[in-house]
Amino acid sequence: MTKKKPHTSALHEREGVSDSEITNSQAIDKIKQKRQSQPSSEALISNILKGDITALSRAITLIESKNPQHSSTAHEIITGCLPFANKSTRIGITGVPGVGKSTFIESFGKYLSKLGKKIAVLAIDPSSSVTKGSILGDKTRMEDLVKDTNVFIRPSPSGETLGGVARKTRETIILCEAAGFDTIIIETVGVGQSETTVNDMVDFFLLLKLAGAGDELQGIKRGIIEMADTIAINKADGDNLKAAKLAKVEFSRALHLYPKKASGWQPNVMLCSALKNDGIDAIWSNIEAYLELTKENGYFSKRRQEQNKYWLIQTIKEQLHLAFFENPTIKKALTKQLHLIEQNKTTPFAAADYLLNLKTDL
Ligand SMILES: Nc1nc2c(ncn2[C@@H]2O[C@H](COP(=O)(O)OP(=O)(O)OP(=O)(O)O)[C@@H](O)[C@H]2O)c(=O)[nH]1
Ligand SMILES: [Mg+2]
Repeated sequence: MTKKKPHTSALHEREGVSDSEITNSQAIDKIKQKRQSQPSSEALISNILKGDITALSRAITLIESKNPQHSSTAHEIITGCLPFANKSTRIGITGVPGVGKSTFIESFGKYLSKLGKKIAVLAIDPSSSVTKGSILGDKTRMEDLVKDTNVFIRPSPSGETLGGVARKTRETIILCEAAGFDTIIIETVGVGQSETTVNDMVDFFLLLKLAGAGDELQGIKRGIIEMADTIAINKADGDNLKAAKLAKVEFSRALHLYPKKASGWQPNVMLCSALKNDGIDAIWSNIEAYLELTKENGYFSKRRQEQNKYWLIQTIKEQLHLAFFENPTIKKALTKQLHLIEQNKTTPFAAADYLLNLKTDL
């Protein structure tokens, strides 16, 4: 480090005090940028459109924020990004815990990145409110993917209801698309209602399964099979390969029992090993074939329109629900009515009527 000449200014640092170790101007700029107050929505929009990941992350944080002041900024950003969204392939991936979703996404993501794609990985994790974590919290499984500059990984916001996570994920998709991500992967764990929610926001739905001991077709929720565009039997490697091949035959047979999908696509069964990177390319080719078919027959855009209409209704329902149950007048009156019900002094229907007719500023 070079010693500075003595200086007469009172602002001069005392002799013996050396320069800061941080001499990397890029790092200094980054720190300065972080210290600045929240940028305007215009600045965030223009930076998102340039593909700036810091701006994208900040905007998503605003979407996820519970601070009412942030929600108007978030709306401005979403509206500003909307004209630049919609140009991606949205893929939903589900499967029971341990099936290999994280490993698959790592392998699939790396493959797509090599093809020159830009991938955003989001999660809908209904359990996060309990565990305060996220299914993508196990970033160790996605170690390489996290480092890939073509990939953006955003864990599910924690402490949210499924409805809350779903709306925020929908909005996050818009921002990611505006930032230039052309492939959006949405992961969810195959329990509860989250698969239906994911299915309502993606173009293609991939169900990961494991080969079992002959009882593959038991215990599977019919609804999930119906939603799947492709079933991929993962861990088709080593000693498991034979069982996986058998499971493929059984699932294929079962799939043919379902009526043809509105998309015109015949759902199929494939084998893969996320760990060994086997079959990943074939799954992508399969998705490409699906996209080609559904874009040609018009189903792709029709489905997106339907999804948008559905989300409009869902959002209204959710907002009304919140506005009602969070209203202080209603909260107080509800407690009273519940008490009256306990004492058999009113009926649930009369109480509901009373509450719904209460003059509030809903
Ligand atoms: N043999 C083999 N093991 C795999 C394969 N894919 C994943 N695994 C292993 O299965 C285990 C679970 O994999 P994950 O990717 O964490 O599974 P997950 O579905 O993300 O699990 P949750 O996050 O708990 O829902 C890990 O030990 C993986 O190494 C595969 O293709 N073959
Ligand atoms: Mg996982």
